[in-house]
Amino acid sequence: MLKKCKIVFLAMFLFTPYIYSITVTSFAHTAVFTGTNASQQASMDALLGITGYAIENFEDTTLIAGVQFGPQGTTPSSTTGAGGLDGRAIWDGSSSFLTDIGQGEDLFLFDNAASVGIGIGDVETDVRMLINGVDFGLIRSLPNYNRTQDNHREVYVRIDAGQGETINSVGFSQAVPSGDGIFYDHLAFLESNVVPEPSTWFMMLFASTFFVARKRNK
Ligand SMILES: [Ca+2]
Ligand SMILES: [Ca+2]
Ligand SMILES: [Ca+2]
Repeated sequence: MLKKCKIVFLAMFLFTPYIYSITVTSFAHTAVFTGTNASQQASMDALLGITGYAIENFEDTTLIAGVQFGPQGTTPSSTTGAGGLDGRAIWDGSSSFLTDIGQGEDLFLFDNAASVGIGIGDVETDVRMLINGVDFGLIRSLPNYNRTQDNHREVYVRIDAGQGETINSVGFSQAVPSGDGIFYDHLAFLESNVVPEPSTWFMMLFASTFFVARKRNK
């Protein structure tokens, strides 16, 4: 019995860092967005929990360091690529990033992010969100998804990696490609400094040496 307990205990240590524990939190635009001036934006960031994050505001076609755009079939790029800037459905400044999702997956790539946020608008079809390639369901089924009018802000999504995890891609796609203009803005990310966490490795090392020592003492 004791031996069984030890095995279970060791298994918990070894496998805990690999349990998939990404969390998704979504916010209605009506609850967080009041305007684009500095104080309104600071209030919005605080409500979204993204204060201090790096922000790509899509006011130009160049992406800030740490994020790339790589739709299916094309090379990841530091520009918005085939998509265009648009003056509607903005979450900051005066422009958003508009793509036709019928052309393929909209894939945002990160260099080991701990957390990512993105404002999304005008989702009129079944668009799914994929995080690190894993399907997290339909945008329109997210809690607080709120469509108030055409070509407008709808939902802000914040994605948080669990302990020892990182976010390397956030994609949006249709199972059956059809035309739908999707707006993105206020893309936020926080880079991770834990790949994997030193404490995780320490625990694993400690656990394994502990059990080796116990075995030898028998
Ligand atoms: Ca913008
Ligand atoms: Ca930019
Ligand atoms: Ca649309």
